[in-house]
Amino acid sequence: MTQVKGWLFHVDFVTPANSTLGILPNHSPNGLITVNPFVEAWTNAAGFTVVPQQGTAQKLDSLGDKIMTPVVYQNRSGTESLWADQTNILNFPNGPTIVRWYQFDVTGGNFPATAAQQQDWSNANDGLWRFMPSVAVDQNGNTAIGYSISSPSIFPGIRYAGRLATDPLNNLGQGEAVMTNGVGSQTGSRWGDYSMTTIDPSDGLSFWHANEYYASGWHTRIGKFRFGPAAQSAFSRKVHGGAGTFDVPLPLTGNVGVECRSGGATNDYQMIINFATSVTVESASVTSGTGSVSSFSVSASQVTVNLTGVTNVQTITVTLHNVNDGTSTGDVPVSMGVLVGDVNGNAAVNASDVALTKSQVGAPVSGSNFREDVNANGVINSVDVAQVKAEVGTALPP
Ligand SMILES: [Ca+2]
Ligand SMILES: [Ca+2]
Repeated sequence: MTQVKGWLFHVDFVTPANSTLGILPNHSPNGLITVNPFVEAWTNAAGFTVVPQQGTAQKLDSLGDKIMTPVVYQNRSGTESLWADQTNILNFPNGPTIVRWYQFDVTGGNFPATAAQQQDWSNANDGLWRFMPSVAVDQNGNTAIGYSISSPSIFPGIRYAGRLATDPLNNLGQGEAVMTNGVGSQTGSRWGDYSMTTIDPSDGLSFWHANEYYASGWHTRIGKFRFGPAAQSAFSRKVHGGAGTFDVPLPLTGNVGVECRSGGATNDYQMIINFATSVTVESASVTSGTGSVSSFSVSASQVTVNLTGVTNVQTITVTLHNVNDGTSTGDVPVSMGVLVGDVNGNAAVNASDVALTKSQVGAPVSGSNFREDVNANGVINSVDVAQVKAEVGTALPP
């Protein structure tokens, strides 16, 4: 086959009868897009149950007669695109199956004559069977596709591949990575029908891929990955008078780190973000939460961001824009929970925080108790206790 059909779907929620699909009255496609020749991954003899596994004659379903995940819409600087993928087969009917993916530019709702990008992804014809793909595109235009792999000598597993927006067209130039190696094969045929790759709306950069694997029954595996420079660590830094400088770790995944120290008269904080190599940073801004960047600086692999007007009881996200680490460029977000008085860092201020602060009154401020110096003046005393008491009942929003 050499064509992909496109339909325009107009949904009229006010007057449903005015909704349209394709060209009336027969709902024929609005666009016929010419693409590289392909063969869908099914045969008359086997249907789409064509993917071999290690250790069994039972084959898995490619569902290669259909696109299994919705097309992905993206608008980058006015160019609207639809991204799609499907399972096709090489060397019909012998295989292996491969991932065919497309970028169709549809600016203004106009279907193109051909694809802006397309590829049969076989990882340089390594012989593995790739099937059931799902594509996603991050806010920088970088693409990732998650899928299943299998072969007569490999248990079904989960892999992904991708390209940067700046990579040469028509290739997943960043190559393939393993998300989960298979540990068993399945005696039923259906596999990964509900797998999906999607972008985390909280940062526009992180890809999530959910898929299945087999180990004494089928299980779900969820993976998260992203392109571009990634921070290695981040901290919220304050100088505690003459006691020294102390950092609250800000984990880059999972629950946010909680900064429990007050920001002073103008609610100032300082974020330290470390990379593996020297970086350049175009700009820094608060992209979620209340506060603003007063200044930032870069010293080799360390970025310092000074914040002001950071209100209490919130999670604030600072994004470093167009970070370049010498090999790639991208945005790097770092989040911090701000909850003054939460000295034990469990996202709520209560009697436990008061007791903990009281227990350190008079003790020298050190790496193990600096959180109890809530006003960061280098001593722990009744002022800190009073400040924690004043915040009892506050908690970070979930
Ligand atoms: Ca607490
Ligand atoms: Ca103090």
